[in-house]
Amino acid sequence: MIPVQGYAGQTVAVLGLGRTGRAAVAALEAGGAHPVVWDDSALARDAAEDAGLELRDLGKAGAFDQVAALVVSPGIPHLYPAPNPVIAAAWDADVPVDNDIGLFFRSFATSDWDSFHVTPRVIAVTGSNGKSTTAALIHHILVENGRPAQLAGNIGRGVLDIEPAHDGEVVVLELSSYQTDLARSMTPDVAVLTNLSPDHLDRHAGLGGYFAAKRRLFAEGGPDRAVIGVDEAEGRYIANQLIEGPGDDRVIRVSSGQKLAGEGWNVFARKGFLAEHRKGRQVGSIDLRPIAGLPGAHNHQNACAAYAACRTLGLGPKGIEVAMRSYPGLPHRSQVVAEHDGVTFVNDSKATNVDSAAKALQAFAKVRWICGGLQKEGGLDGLLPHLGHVVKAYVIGREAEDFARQLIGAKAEVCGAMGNAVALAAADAQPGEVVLLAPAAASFDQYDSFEARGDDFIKCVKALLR
Ligand code: UMA
Ligand code: ADP
Repeated sequence: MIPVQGYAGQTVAVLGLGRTGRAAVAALEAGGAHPVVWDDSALARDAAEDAGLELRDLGKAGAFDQVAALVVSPGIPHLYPAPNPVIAAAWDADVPVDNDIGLFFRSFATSDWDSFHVTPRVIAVTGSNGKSTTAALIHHILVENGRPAQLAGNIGRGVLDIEPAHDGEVVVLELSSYQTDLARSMTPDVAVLTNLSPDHLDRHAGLGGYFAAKRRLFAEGGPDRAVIGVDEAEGRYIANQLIEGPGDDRVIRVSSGQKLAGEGWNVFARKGFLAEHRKGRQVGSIDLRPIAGLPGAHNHQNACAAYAACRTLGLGPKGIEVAMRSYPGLPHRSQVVAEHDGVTFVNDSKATNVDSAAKALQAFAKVRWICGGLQKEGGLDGLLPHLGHVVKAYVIGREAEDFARQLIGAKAEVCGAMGNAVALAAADAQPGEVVLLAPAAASFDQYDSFEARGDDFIKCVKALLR
């Protein structure tokens, strides 16, 4: 773990005792701080007490007396739709509120680094979709090329849980908008924005707040290099704000679909081919089409972003290409789970928002589409232009009827449970078609997580094909 610097001998309050909170407590203790903890769930508090942690009801008057900082987990609303009362109390007591990301950046560099030959680096990846894939791909490419690397953050491992860096090591962090919004310090060497589309709008009071949270990663005095997806106006805006003029190679622009021109540093994919251009000349290219772990134009966007981030560390195009070929993919993202009688079954349970589901639909020619769940703010209208490849939708979830009604132009059947949807879709599917789970919704109406939903899909498919 990364011992937290700057709080030795001081009391630090920790709110939330999931992966983030537990790693933060251990890291604070390792740095000589005295953590006091709280969680709104009685179950989590009991577990904390059993683990020997010191509970303090942070909602009580005077709870923040002599407290140096409050460290908050990302799942706890800090501003919208309403601040958690403990966070509001910390503001009132003038106690700085931070998160594990802020603590990480102030603690990562140590005096041991004076003897290192190559200074450790941090690559931070944010964006609406493709963060996990891009971060995992960067990590895979680095490791395959013999660079020591660790992977943490929103991908599932608290950032303070990683080991202190070795000589030349690269830490790859996936950062969500919840995390970038609250961190008091963020100084990655390389920052990546994959793309931007509406998500988590309730937590940011709309798209503007959501974009502002992501943008903090690229704030003034920020990364040495910025890899920016420019397929949306927001990406083009950040790229433009960072550059000093034409040819400034602090920014690498990335696109899936557009040929990027100009004197700068550009990486783009078109029709399955990745090209790197610098100062107006092509300096690298990769045929992405045979790479099984990265299907579809959306994954080609991730491939471009990962390629660009690795190029900033001096890796060559060939080494990157060879490593991409062995990228295994992540579960629940474009994951082929079975092939039977010419029908392919794909688990994209992580397609929890409209844009990711739309991208999944575009990746396959004829789709039996299993969709539905807990709808996110913003509605489903963004899906309507992308229903051309849908042969039929099989709608799951508690709000299945309402969901199906909104899929104007598509044949849709209300199925409710996953088992029904898989059985009907499989019975209807013709050779060459894909049965795709890409819900365009959160899972919490029926499952604990998108992983549980994806696992259920796999279980239903396997049971049917047995
Ligand atoms: N809690 C409260 N009060 C609240 C809400 C929660 O006390 O109002 C407590 C819960 O009782 C629980 C703890 O907080 O004990 C959970 O905190 P958390 O939800 O932040 O969960 P962690 O286990 O710390 O996981 C978090 C990220 N979760 C969220 O952002 C919701 C994980 O991302 C991340 O992998 C992990 O930190 C390590 O960095 C998950 C996620 O869903 C995968 N991310 C969202 C996404 O990808 O869309 C952003
Ligand atoms: P994140 O960590 O940002 O949620 P993931 O890599 O886990 O991203 O992918 C989440 C969902 O988005 C999956 O359904 C995946 O197929 C889809 N996806 C992956 N990359 C992209 C992209 N570049 N653009 C749009 N959707 C994507």
